[in-house]
Amino acid sequence: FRTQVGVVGAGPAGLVLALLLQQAGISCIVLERHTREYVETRARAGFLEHRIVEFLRRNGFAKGLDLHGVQHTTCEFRLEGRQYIVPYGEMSGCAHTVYPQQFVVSDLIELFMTRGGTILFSHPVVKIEGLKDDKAVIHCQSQSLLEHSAAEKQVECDFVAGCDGFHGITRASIPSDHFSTVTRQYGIGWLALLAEVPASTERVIYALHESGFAGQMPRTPQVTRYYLECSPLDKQSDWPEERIWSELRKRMAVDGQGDDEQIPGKIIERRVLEMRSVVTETMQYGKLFLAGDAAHIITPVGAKGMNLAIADSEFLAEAFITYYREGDGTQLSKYTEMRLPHVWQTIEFSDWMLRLIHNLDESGNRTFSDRLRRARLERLCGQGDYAQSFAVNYVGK
Ligand code: RFL
Repeated sequence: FRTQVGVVGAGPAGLVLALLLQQAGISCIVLERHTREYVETRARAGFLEHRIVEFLRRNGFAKGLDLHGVQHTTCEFRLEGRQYIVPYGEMSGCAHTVYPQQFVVSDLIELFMTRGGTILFSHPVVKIEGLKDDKAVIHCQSQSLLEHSAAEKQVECDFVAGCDGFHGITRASIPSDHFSTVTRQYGIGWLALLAEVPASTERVIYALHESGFAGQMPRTPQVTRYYLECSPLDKQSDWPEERIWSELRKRMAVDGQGDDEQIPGKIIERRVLEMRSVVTETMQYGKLFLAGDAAHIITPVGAKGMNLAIADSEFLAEAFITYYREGDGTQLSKYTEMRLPHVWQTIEFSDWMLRLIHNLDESGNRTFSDRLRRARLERLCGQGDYAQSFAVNYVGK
């Protein structure tokens, strides 16, 4: 195969980039490790920022989310039985759209392929060469062939877009002395759950409790995502269903009564996530450009990961288009410099919000950090500039 841009990974970052390149008449091939069915059913994020929805609409990628997405304009914090409702939509004039990530992925795949795009599913990339040469070569294997022999395919390209997530291969192709990684591990875990049960309210709930944070995020009318703060070392087996529902009821209680609206249902996914953010402080090396989780991961607090991945691809596509149309590589050469400040702004917001919903005790004084977050919550509900700033950042205006 020979193409202009080889895109590694068919997640939100890779697919948005591929569609934008295709629309601009730039050839690209997407290589994906997993099957189409797998990527189209992998449930993760669900909250799309206002500006990302606008961007998807402008490009004609929003048909599914406009039909089936649900607008959210308020969120609720709970503390000791009290409910604090923040009307961030009213304050910002914008809304979130809730539309599960697997549906976004599925819509983008459908659109790209209907328009004649090539995605090689079940083709894990195993090696990338020539990143500093005239042409780069991506080596991948066909999964079905893998079972019998190590038959390999090669894709020659002008550029490689590394959109292969945090555990992908592209970032690992950059020599270690060419980048640094900046990490924060918060020492907190979240038990991330998906349950076949309608949410008890239509809005997101962030419950602050002495036993730890609990969250409820509606996904579809039948499926809800829940989070329970836990130790990052906990195993799924530490959390039998009974314990899950009893902790959710306790932590999300209103007026000490338990969240009576909270009805137990079938848990369809259960995994422990470690709260951490990691930024690779170069997003490019020679002919390789990283986008999305391949370059940075952010804690799920604030629901920013998928949005940041799409925003990277929007910028990267523009840079490729300028290069191919005008022969001007300035934007490409400034990719890291232009994107990293946005990445850090987003991580700063997520870090702020994490300290609001958890009692993050870094000084050894839990009472002090608890009082701080209460003060923060009071201010947030004051609807002044502080609340306004939250609204704009949260909704992604
Ligand atoms: P993805 O989605 O991980 O896609 C990368 C793709 O690359 C493929 N791949 C390879 N392909 C070929 N060869 C190889 N060697 C390969 N190695 C990997 C993978 O199979 C995959 O298909 O990365 P991308 O596109 O950068 O998108 C990032 C988002 O997926 C991620 O940031 C979000 O899911 C994070 N996130 C959330 N983000 C939000 O904006 N809002 C949310 O509400 C939200 N909730 C979440 C989340 C992430 C979660 N988990 C599981 C970490 C909730 C959870 C539970």
